[in-house]
Parts: sequence; structure tokens; C-alpha cells
Amino acid sequence: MIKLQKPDSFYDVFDRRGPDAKTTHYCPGCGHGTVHKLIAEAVDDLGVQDRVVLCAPVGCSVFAYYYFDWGCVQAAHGRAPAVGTAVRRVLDDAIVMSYQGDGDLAGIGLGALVHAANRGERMAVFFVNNAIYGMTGGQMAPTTLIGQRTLTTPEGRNILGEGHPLGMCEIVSALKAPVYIERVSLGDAGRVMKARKAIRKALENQVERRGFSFVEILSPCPINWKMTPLEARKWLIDNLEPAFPVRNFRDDSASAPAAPPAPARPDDQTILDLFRSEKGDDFAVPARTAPLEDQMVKIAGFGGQGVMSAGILLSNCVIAEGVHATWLPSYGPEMRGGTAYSSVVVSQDPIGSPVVQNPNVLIAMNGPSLDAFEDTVEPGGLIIVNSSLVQRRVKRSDVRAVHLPVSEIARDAGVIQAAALVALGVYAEISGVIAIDTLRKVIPLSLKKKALVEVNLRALDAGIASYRALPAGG
Ligand SMILES: Cc1ncc(C[n+]2csc(CCOP(=O)(O)OP(=O)(O)O)c2C)c(N)n1
Ligand code: SF4
Repeated sequence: MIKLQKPDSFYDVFDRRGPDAKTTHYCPGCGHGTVHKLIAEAVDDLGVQDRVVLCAPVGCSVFAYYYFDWGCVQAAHGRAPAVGTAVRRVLDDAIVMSYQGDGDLAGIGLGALVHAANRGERMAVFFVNNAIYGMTGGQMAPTTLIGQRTLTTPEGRNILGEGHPLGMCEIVSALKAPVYIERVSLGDAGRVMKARKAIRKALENQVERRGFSFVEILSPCPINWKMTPLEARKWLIDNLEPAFPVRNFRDDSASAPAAPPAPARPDDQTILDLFRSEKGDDFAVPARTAPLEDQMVKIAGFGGQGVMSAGILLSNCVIAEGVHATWLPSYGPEMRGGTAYSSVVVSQDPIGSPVVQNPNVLIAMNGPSLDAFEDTVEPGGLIIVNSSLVQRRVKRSDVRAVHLPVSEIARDAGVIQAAALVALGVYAEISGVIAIDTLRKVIPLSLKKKALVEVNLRALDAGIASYRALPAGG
């Protein structure tokens, strides 16, 4: 049934920035609005609005989330299929779709698209092909036609310099996994009705848990084609359609097997029990009872200082005490001697993101780390500085700074590689984030070489003793 009214899947008001922006931001005659409407109507009809997660692109449709009243994730340029893959893996029941332009999908994001298609990710990809980079003002796109004039091909696209237009349905058709592949057009009302059907089919496949669907929609960009909306529709039919034939490329929807439901994910208690049982029957640490403020920890230094293993150790201790933790490693691009840091988030509530942008705890194991991250620390936060290698003091006056020669302490204890562990012990001592006793129990389980247990524990104790011996305030 065709409804001549706003789909429920659209917000009532497109409340973008400020009081004045309450309408669509698309140019007159743009195809994006039409495609939005077709998708919103299909979702309404299928009754799945509450389950939709749309991975929005970079391009003119970057503001998709201002229009659609459902879950939206903004992906980096071209990476919507990769983000969709992640969403799919954690939300088994979601209706996952990506919405992408030609620069986004066929240019910068070609790899992400091809691999998602090749894996047969259970998602619907809506590819809006207007043969130009719309948002940035009309540069050549991978799908720009031979001879088509754009900002970057003022004489027209030339095969010799710029190659041939990429047929994305043709490329996706070369892969075995995709279930449904169709190219449609917005050239006139009849064509829009066919586009409507294809979009619906791709979403039905989602509802029925059937694989990867790809719908390419030839769409006008009057402003960058330098035409009126009517001229643009005609040009689309006369020029785009011959280069990109409108047709079905594959429809295995009826025969493709429906994905079985993913196994139920274990609850937090089960994960904790598993963790404890993996560590051995006699492993037990007291569960944490005192409330804990969220900790956003960055342990930064260079390779060989133990910044990664200190982060893992912290996370393991926290989990052993029954609290949530995430650990995220980050390595500099250098082969050797580059910066490396681990980010650890600790919270009594489930953690949404492992990224630590503004730590409330920074352990700076060398000078470049302090230089890079001192200003990012939250006011009132804690900075522990390895004064063996950092020549200067912390400049900030709105944070607590503790300067301790942790490399020397570790070396004197007999294990220079435990420098970050020494700093971690000091952090635990200052903050109470984990019990020192928990650290002492988890360290032996974390070390592959049992001969190193004793020296590591000695380094830990020496660090805590040095901290206690500091004048008040560190
Ligand atoms: C990493 C990165 N590179 C480049 C850009 C600039 N940029 C923004 S939109 C765009 C092209 C979008 O074109 P298309 O995907 O065809 O979508 P349309 O705007 O035509 O809908 C580019 C290159 C960016 N935002 N990020
Ligand atoms: S520039 Fe083109 S694609 Fe972008 S909103 Fe305008 S008409 Fe649409």
C-alpha cells in the first residue's frame, strides 16, 4: 500500500542545528530524499523500526540520523559496511543497513564493501550512485561517466588518465556470497516504484535473516550536474542508465538459508565465574564491595616497558574483583622505540566504549608520553610520572602528580621490564582501584615464566614502599 503521508520512521521535525534548521538539507531535486522515504516506508510496513541500525556515511547523506527515527551509527568515510559488520556481530536481531554514496562506497570504502559482501554479512547496503562527489562540490567519482565534466575533470573524464566508471553491481556479482543484487533508478515515477520494490526486498531479506543484499540506486544530483531537477532526471535516463544497466543481477532470496539465531551471550556473572575457574580452583580474591568511580586509564611509554601487559594485568585484576574492564592497545607507527599505550576503562557498569580520550589516570613512562597526554587529563585526575626517564615535572596544577623513578625501582628489584608494573602498583596503592592483594594473586597467573614471579612481586613491593616514603603528596 502506498501511503501519502510521512512514514513513522521519520522524525516529525528534522531538528538539525539551531532553531532555523528544521527542514531537509538536500538540494531541490536531489535523489537522497526519495531514497530516504522509500527506506522509511519499507521499514514502517515491515514493522521493524525498533530493530533498525543504520550505518550512515560521509557524504551528502551524512545527516541521515537527523531524519530517521531509529538507531543510527555514523561511520568514518567508506567504512559503513565494516561498522555494520560490528553491529551485526553484537546485535543478532538487528536490521542492519548501510547507506552510502559513490565516493564513499566505490572510492574510499571499496575494500570495506567488497569484504563485507564477500563474507556475506547479514546486512542491506543501499548505494546511492549519482556519479559525482556531491557534498564536496562535484569532483569526479569512481562512477563518473566517460566524458562527464566535473570539477576535477573539466574537460570530461578521460579513460587514459582516469580509467573506466566502476560498475559496482557487476563487481559485487563476481562474489559468491551476496544473496540479492539489483540496480534501480530514480529517473521517473515508474522507476521509483521499482526502486521501492528492490529496497523492500533487501529489507525483507534482513527480516528473514538472509545474507547480504546490495541495491544500487541511480540518483540525480542536479546542483553538481549543473541542471534543473527535470533536466537531471532526463540526463539520468539518457546517460547514466546506458552506462549502468538497470536490472536484477541476482536474487537467491528464496533459496538462501536463514541464519540460525546466535547463541545466547553469557551474563556478567557467568563471565566472571568462567574467568575465575580458568585461573584455577584455589583462585579467589575478595569481590569488591566499596563503590568505585569510573577509571579512564592511559598507560603510555615505549615498547619494552610493559605498558601493554600492565594494562592487561589491571583489567584482569579488576575483572577478578567483579568489576567491568576493557583494554585497548595502541601502537605507534615506528618499528622500534615508538610510543605505545594501553587504555583501560574500569567501571561498575557495562562499558560502552574502550576508547580513553580524556584519562583521569595517566601513567607516563617516558617524556614523549607526558608531553603528548598531560593536557588531555581530566582536571582532578592523577598523573604518575616515571622520573627515571622524564626530565621535567608535571606542569598542570589542577591534577595530582606523583613523580617516582619506577624504571630504577624495577631495575634494582632485578626486572627492568616491570617498570610499568611498579607504576601500576603505585596507582593501586593511591586509588584503591584494586587491592594490592589481588595484584599479588593475579601477577603469578599472568606470567608465563614462573621464575619471574618473585622478582615481579619484589618490584611491586619496592614501588609501593618508595611511594610511601615520598614526602606527603608525592
Ligand atoms: C577521510 C575523508 N576523506 C575525504 C573527505 C571529504 N569528503 C566528504 S564527502 C566526500 C565525497 C562524498 O561523495 P559521495 O560518497 O559520492 O556522496 P554524495 O555527497 O554524492 O552523496 C568526500 C571526499 C572526508 N570527509 N573524510
Ligand atoms: S549536492 Fe547533490 S547529492 Fe548533495 S544534496 Fe545536493 S543534489 Fe543531493
